Amino acid sequence: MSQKKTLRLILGDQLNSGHSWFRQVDPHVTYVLMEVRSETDYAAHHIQKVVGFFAAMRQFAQQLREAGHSVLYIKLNEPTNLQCFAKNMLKLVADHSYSRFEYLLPDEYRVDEKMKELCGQLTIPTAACDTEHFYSERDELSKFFAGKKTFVMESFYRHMRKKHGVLMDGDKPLTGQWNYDGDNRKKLPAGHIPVAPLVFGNDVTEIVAEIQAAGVKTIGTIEAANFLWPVNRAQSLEMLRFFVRTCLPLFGTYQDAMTTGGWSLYHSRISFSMNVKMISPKEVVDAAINEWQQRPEAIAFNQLEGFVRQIIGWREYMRGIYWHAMPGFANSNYFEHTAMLPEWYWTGKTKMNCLKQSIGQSLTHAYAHHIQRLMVTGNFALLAGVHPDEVDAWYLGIYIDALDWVEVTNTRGMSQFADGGLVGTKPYVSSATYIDKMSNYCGSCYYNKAKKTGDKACPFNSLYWNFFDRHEKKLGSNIRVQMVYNTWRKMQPDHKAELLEQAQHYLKHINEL
Ligand code: FAD
Ligand code: DLZ
Ligand code: SF4
Repeated sequence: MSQKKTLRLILGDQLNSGHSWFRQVDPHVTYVLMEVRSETDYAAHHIQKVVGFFAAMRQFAQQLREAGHSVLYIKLNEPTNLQCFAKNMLKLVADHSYSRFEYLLPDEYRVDEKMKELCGQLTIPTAACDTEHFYSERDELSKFFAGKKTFVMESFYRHMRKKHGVLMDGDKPLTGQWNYDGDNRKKLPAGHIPVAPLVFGNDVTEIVAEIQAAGVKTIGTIEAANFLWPVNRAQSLEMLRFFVRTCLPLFGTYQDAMTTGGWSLYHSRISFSMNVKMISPKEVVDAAINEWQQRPEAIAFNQLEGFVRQIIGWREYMRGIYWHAMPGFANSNYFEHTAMLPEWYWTGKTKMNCLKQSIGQSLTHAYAHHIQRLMVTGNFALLAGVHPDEVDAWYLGIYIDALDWVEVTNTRGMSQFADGGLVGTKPYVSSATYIDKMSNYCGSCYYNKAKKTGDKACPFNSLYWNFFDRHEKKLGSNIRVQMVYNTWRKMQPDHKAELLEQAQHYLKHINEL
């Protein structure tokens, strides 16, 4: 009688070495990882993103092999590679007479659907397993907010803190206060030199050459002999250690600050490692809490709470929103915006310094921090009336950590208000005032932050008013923006007309800004 054989698929963002699958070596189980064009080509990815995934997948496969597991690894340019998960799986099952197929639940709706379809095509028994990564279940947020009209992140965050006993004293928040946002978010003082980021010197020349030989269309640049991102669990843990030791003491304080003097400031840059599951959110949260317990004199509670909120609050909340609102969410366009993304989003060649800096570092490092994504690139795209599909395509490609479940929820939900207010209660837009308050970008800009109209007037200023004027029907009764409309309505008609004219001029010449 032939021995039963199981084939288990591991996707590029499922590199969880702590998964129960790997607890025992089972000679009847074969694991498979594959580099496929369906994944490299669904967006124009940053070269560092494709390299990051491939390097991490290859190292993970190697580690599994070293632990005694049987692993198949299909490289991008292998002649037998059929370049999509389903086709490769069908071929493997047929060629090697596997009697069972198992996969880990994908984080992306698109791939989840593909897996269900594949299981329908296979004639052998199939099973889907949890990735054992997140704090919450896919449908936990849906259940938590059942019957509610608004999905407030803070409520979900408190639920997560209570459920998982994180920073709690019984059923009360440790220290008596849930949220310390009020103490955070300061501009960097003049002369402050931020900590130099920890970067790795991974040699990925071979992978880059293979991607290029395959003709994969990518964006951005890479130093192939010195790839800076962590590509295995050990490096991810080193990154985490660096963060809790060096950056956490100032994380909250400068969380929203932006500067020409540093590209990651006191941020953790742990999103890639977490999103591909080389480390778990629980490990990250525990490491931060542990460090605070060891060095309470160095790490104030507001810094710790602000960081923990990002992980068990925002990250889990966004995942829950995704599974609650997909697939419709990915097509939402509340404002019915239609404009194209300005060409300089792909080159960084603009005279607007805030955009030049934020896009420039994204092209060089495949990274920008949250406020650069939200209040510079996202803000401008929303003010310019760019179609959310265009915005999505950019964000999905450019960042090393970009995966649909967390990209689309942040882009359509948080940044573009394309969902009409499920994630945010008001659109995140601003004039130059906010950007100047939080950065040193305006000081060396071609445009004048204080000017609203005329030569060299900062485009954010007129586009801001144009946005609110254009969407008065949809936003006019939103209580969160009443102050804005009160100011707008009180403005002299001549001044309003000038502002709108200036905005139209900029929108017409958007590629030249
Ligand atoms: P830190 O500032 O150090 O925060 C720690 C961790 O908290 C992050 O690693 C991340 O896992 C989590 N986190 C913080 N904010 C969020 C959030 N809003 N949603 C989910 N998790 C959060 N994050 C992604 O991981 N992938 C994306 O594709 C992505 N696209 C974004 C697009 C837009 C328009 C915006 C506004 C935000 C996006 N974010 C995305 C969220 C956030 O900007 C990044 O998680 C963060 O910048 C990653 O850098 P970091 O690890 O240094 O984060
Ligand atoms: C992002 C990405 C890229 C560029 N390439 C691959 C790949 O070749 N093989 C793979 O398994 N995963 C890749 N990924 C990550 C996937 O897009 C991600 O694993 C799934 O979409 C998860 O739903
Ligand atoms: Fe950006 Fe305007 Fe400031 Fe220039 S002046 S950096 S365009 S906000």
